[in-house]
Amino acid sequence: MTVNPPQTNPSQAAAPGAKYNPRDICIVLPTYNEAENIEPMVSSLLGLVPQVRVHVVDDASPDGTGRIADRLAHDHPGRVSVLHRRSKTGLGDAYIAGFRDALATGADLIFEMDADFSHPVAAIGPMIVLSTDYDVVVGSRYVTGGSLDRKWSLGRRILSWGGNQYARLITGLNVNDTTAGFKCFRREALQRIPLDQVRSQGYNFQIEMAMRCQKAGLTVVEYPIHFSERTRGTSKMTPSIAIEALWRILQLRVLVG
Ligand SMILES: Nc1nc2c(ncn2[C@@H]2O[C@H](COP(=O)(O)OP(=O)(O)OP(=O)(O)O)[C@@H](O)[C@H]2O)c(=O)[nH]1
Ligand SMILES: [Mg+2]
Repeated sequence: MTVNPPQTNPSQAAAPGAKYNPRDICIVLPTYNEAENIEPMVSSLLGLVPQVRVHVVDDASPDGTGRIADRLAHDHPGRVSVLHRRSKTGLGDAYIAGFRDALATGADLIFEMDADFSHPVAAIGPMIVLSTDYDVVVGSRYVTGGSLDRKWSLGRRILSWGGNQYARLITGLNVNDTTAGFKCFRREALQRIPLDQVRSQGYNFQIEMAMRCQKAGLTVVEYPIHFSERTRGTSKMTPSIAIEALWRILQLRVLVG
């Protein structure tokens, strides 16, 4: 089920953990060539609340991101861990591996989030609070109060918004931001999703996860966020990946139903 965003002003939501105090909050951070972002990103996440830990999933980044992550893990025992995958087989594979680790190590809440500061770290606190009442909290660009970086070109806005509307039409998803890569799952919610059946990569990984959440009957709420363009490092997404994703959505309709 998808519900409308809470009527309260999200910026006035309680401080992290004020209402709901999960013991172990694991933020799964997939990285591929994020050498410039990984250290500031991990620092800002660790500065939130002591319950937060970061699990980096690096796909043998040629720029040495994995080595920096190892150093951070050494410097912050128990709060930073690293999964080194042998090769870059896709964002979906990286997330599934990271989710499995988070569940196996006992996380109560599991976040997925980009490592390039596109998703606001400040939203994590209110999202934790919302997870008291919802199985899944989605950091959403396409609900009232959500917004996109002003640097996004008109073409990119149209592709993103249009692709999103198309995905909703084809899949029957209720969620407004179908490709959102910023989500918080309660442990029991993530356990209800058959992770071994998830096949998609890239944008479609997010759509497939949203479909599986809806199919499992999980309660989903969208929390408005501002999506910032990365200022360091390079994007792994290209227009051709985005366009390929459009027809693969049809396959998802058949696969997930
Ligand atoms: N482990 C792993 N991480 C990846 C892979 N592809 C992308 N990432 C990471 O996933 C996050 C999102 O990737 P981006 O390249 O920023 O792509 P995007 O955010 O969809 O696109 P932009 O809006 O252009 O930034 C970043 O933290 C990347 O480093 C992958 O194949 N493996
Ligand atoms: Mg990005």
